[in-house]
Parts: sequence; C-alpha cells; structure tokens
Amino acid sequence: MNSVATPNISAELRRRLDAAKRVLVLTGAGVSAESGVPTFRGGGNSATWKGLPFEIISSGAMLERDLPAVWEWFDHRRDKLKTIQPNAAHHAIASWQDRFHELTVVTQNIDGLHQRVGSRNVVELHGNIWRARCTVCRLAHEIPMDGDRPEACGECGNSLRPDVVLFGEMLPQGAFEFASQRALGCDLCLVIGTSGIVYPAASLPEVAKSAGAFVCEINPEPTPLSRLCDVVVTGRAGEVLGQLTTDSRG
Ligand code: BJW
Ligand code: ZN
Repeated sequence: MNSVATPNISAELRRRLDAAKRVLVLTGAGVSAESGVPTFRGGGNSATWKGLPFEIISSGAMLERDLPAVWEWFDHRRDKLKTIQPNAAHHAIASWQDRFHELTVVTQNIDGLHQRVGSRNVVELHGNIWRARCTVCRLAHEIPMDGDRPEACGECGNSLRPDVVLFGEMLPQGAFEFASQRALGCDLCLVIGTSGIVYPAASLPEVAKSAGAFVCEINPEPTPLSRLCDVVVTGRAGEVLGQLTTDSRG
C-alpha cells in the first residue's frame, strides 16, 4: 500500500479518476450499509438468522437439508429491502457510466440496488434476491416487489430456490470469467465496501493489480486487500463517493 488517505480523498485518486479509461468497480455489502442493509461481517458480529450464522443458513448444504428454512431467511430479507433506498454510493457509481470509456460494475451484492438507480450490465457474482431459480431446469423467475413469490417452476412445476450463490456453490456461468477479463484490462480498479475474504470475488483486485491497474480501496476498516492497494480511502462509501462526484466532474 503506497498511501492512506484519511479522512480526505487523495489527490492521486482524483487524478487517476480523471485519467482513467477502463474502470472496474468491485462492490460488497458495505456499499449498501448506508442504505440500512446489514453487512455480513464487521462490528465484531456476523449476520445470524434464528441463531444460525449466515455461513450455515446461506450454504448449499443447508439448501439441500432445509429449503423452506432458506426461503424463510431470504423472504425476511426481501421484506426489509422493500423499504430501503439506494444511497449516494449507488448513485455515484451509476453516474460514472457516461464518464468512462468502459465501466464494469461487479457486485457481490444480491440486493439489486445498483440496478435500481440505473447501473447497466451489472455483473452479479452472487446472484439476485429478486429472482428464484428452478432446482431442476434452472429457469429463472422474477420475484415481484409488490406480490407473492412464485411457488413452483412455471415450466416444469418443480420447486424453486433463491437465485443466489450460497457458500460452496459455483458462481453463475461466465460471470467470474467476464469480470476477470475486465479486471485484466482495466486501468483503475475501485474496491468498495467488501471485506475481501470471499473467493473468487476477492481475487479480482489481485488480477487487476498484477495486470498493472491502479487499485483503490474505499472502506472504513482495513481488509486483507488493503496491502495490495495503491490508495486506501478510509471512509464510508456513500460519503466518499458522494464527495468525489460532487467535487470533481462526476
Ligand atoms: C463499509 C461500510 C460503508 C461497512 N462503506 N464499506 C479459497 C480459499 C478458501 C475457501 C475458498 C476459496 N475459494 C472459494 C472458497 C470457498 C468460499 C470462500 O470464499 N470462503 C471464504 C470465506 C474462505 N467461496 C465459495 O464458496 C464461492 N464458491 C466457489 O468458490 O465455488 C467453487 C468452490 C466451492 C467450494 C470450495 C472451493 C471452491 C461462493 C461464495 C458465495 C458467497 N455467498 C454469500 C452469501 C450470498 C447469499 C446471501 O446473501 O445470503 O455472499 S456469503 C457473503 O459474503 C455474501 C457476500 O456477497 C460475500 C462477501 O461479503 P462482503 O460483500 O465482502 O461483505 P462483508 O459483510 O464481509 O464486509 C462488509 C465490508 O463493508 C467490511 O469490510 C466493512 O468494513 C465494510 N463497510 N460499512 C464502505 N458505509
Ligand atoms: Zn423448472
């Protein structure tokens, strides 16, 4: 790590943003934290549901053992999300679409908040809570925000599961490969609000760095990725990105 910018945004980062042509943004739960979406880790706690740590309830093994319990956990979270609004970080990232020659937003979040404010072609590494998927034919079904979730597959009648990537499951076909290609080709990589411990997502900044990109982390806490970053901005995503887009040409 070459420099730590706290609490001001580094002049180097502003210069890099002004010069960048191909930008990769990797986001994690911290980007939605200021909207009120709980993170998984941090603050000395980890998310739990009815006493089960999320590593258990959000696992492929649990899905096989007790699909209704897994649905209950995701139904609860979708309910909470209905009243939640995107924050300044989501808006800033969406506004960058027209700023750079190429912007790739890669998210580990399943909340759909980037898309709600107009981010296009978001690479969803871990799926989306607003979709269900057939356990047999894999057909995706949208879950309406204002209605009931479908009970069974419209095509083959088999049971549905949340269209999210649980621990121990493979990522959606092609998503990580696409993100890796963009990481290899970017000149600026922003790593925002992720603890950087879940793989393979956490390898993307490493790929970008080894291919010569400038890597910047925005997070109130240090992470295992901080050491490889050229700049670490210690702060909250909404505040930092809000400031970056209002102070510069945005
Ligand atoms: C703020 C903020 C503010 C707070 N502003 N910031 C290599 C080694 C060892 C194990 C593995 C490995 N490769 C793969 C594995 C296994 C596993 C893994 O990585 N385990 C590690 C934990 C060790 N990976 C997988 O199983 C993946 N599948 C896979 O690799 O398949 C092949 C394979 C299978 C089995 C073995 C080997 C290979 C799939 C991973 C799926 C992750 N799924 C989850 C749940 C999704 C469903 C749900 O929502 O319930 O995805 S887990 C959870 O973690 C969720 C997140 O997307 C993911 C990442 O979390 P994230 O986004 O970083 O959030 P937090 O909470 O961890 O951090 C928040 C951060 O925000 C903190 O840093 C705060 O400081 C910060 N923050 N306020 C900015 N205002
Ligand atoms: Zn089906």
